[in-house]
Amino acid sequence: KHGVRDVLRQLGIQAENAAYSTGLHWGGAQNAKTRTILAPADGQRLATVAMATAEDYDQVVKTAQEAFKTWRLMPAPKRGEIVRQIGNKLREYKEPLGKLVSVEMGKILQEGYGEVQEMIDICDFAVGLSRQLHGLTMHSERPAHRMYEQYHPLGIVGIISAFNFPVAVWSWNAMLAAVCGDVCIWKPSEKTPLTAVAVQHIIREVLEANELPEGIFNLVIGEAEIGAAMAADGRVPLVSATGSTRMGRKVGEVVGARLGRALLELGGNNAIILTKNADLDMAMRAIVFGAVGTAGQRCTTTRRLIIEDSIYEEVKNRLLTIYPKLPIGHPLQEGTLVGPLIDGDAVKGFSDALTKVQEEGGKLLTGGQVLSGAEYHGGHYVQPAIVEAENHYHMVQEETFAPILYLIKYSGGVDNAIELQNGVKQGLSSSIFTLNMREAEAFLAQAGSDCGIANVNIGTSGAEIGGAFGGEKETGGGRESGSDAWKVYMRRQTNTINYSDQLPLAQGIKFDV
Ligand code: UN1
Repeated sequence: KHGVRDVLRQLGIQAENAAYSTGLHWGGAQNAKTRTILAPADGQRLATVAMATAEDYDQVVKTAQEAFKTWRLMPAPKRGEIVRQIGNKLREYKEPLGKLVSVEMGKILQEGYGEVQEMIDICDFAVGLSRQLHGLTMHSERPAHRMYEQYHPLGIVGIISAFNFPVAVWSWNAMLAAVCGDVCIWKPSEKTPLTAVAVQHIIREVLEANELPEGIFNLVIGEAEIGAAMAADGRVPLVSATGSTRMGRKVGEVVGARLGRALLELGGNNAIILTKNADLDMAMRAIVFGAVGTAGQRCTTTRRLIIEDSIYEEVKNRLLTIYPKLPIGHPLQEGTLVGPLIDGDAVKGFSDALTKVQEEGGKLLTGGQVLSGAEYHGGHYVQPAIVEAENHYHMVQEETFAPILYLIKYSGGVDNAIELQNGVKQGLSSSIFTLNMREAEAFLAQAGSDCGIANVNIGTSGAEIGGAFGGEKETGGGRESGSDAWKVYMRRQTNTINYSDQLPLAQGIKFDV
């Protein structure tokens, strides 16, 4: 009833038999393992996709290696021109692609569109970047010598993406990699391969129109073993992985063992600090979007609220009036703010976390039910939960990828709140709501938030693409998207040129033969 078939048709999706794509061609073994993709909203069968084999993967790597030889020779601004065209195609397909994101992943339509907008934005950013892949020049200590540095294409970039941002996070990596002269191999989450298939179809139009070779943008659909193969593969100099800390640790260890580069963007356990100087109307909007937006399935989701004791009851009461009224339902339905979780396992994770945190002493204040009934039939809906808890609880220390918000009380100054905020293993996003500049600046200073993202009077989620995105500690340390995140996609070279007729040695060393 929500026109899913039309969306797939509009995007030219023939997902069956599509285990891999080299941009221009699709392939896969006849008798390959398959996986059926069901819509998280209603269990509707969307498509069945074939899973790539180890041979398929190897074939794709070889094609990518060939493509790299020509792609790296194209001037960067010309590569930017290709990315510009991809951005324009995404503008053309924003409506159906955004809808497919919503259907396959379960986020509400507004967020589905937002995700495609994020792709368009990074394309624009990458186009500009294609003329700004700057290195520095230095003054040599030796006469008539010139020193500078330059950045060269790196090679194949392996991209492992997660179900929750099935296409945007790929684009952060792929569009930067593309202007940097790299080719990429994308292993999407096995839960959301259809949006990836759709994107490959869109990209193909640009590759064909420009008569580019196959192998620049590759897709390999498969289970975890494809990611593992990429991590171990010396032909892949950079592996960029987004997902759980458990997955990222494995990838990081394997890539590290071969001294390759890993860009890791892993779990978050993001907190908002509310001091008594907060504008609570603003804070409420940020909290609710951060905690229940995308049904709590963003790596930047607000999981903890650290509240000054004097305003604790007021904040709690305001949330307790909002939460029971949250419009939960089909993500394509207008007015819905909370869609389903991705699958049954996620629902189980949500319920188990609530059971365990209560065993530890947490107090469930609202929500927590798994929703059944006609309007939820076939879907994975839950009632977002609020739990009064303490920061050291085992479950509070973990990232549960579901809408659970822990309320934590603090007293005695902002430093105590910051200590709680930093008192977890993850370090992705953080925020403070205060109109007091001393508190705000303390939060941003060197003894303040230890996260990769620290915001004032803005929530933890919904970052713009212009900044570097990523976090510290178990979040993995990688930075994607804006600022100078592009540098990890290139190899850096320092060059010293002697235009004198002497050969002076650095450090004044005398070495006459
Ligand atoms: C993620 O959840 O992996 O900042 C990415 C945000 C989005 C990206 C989230 N722009 O919430």
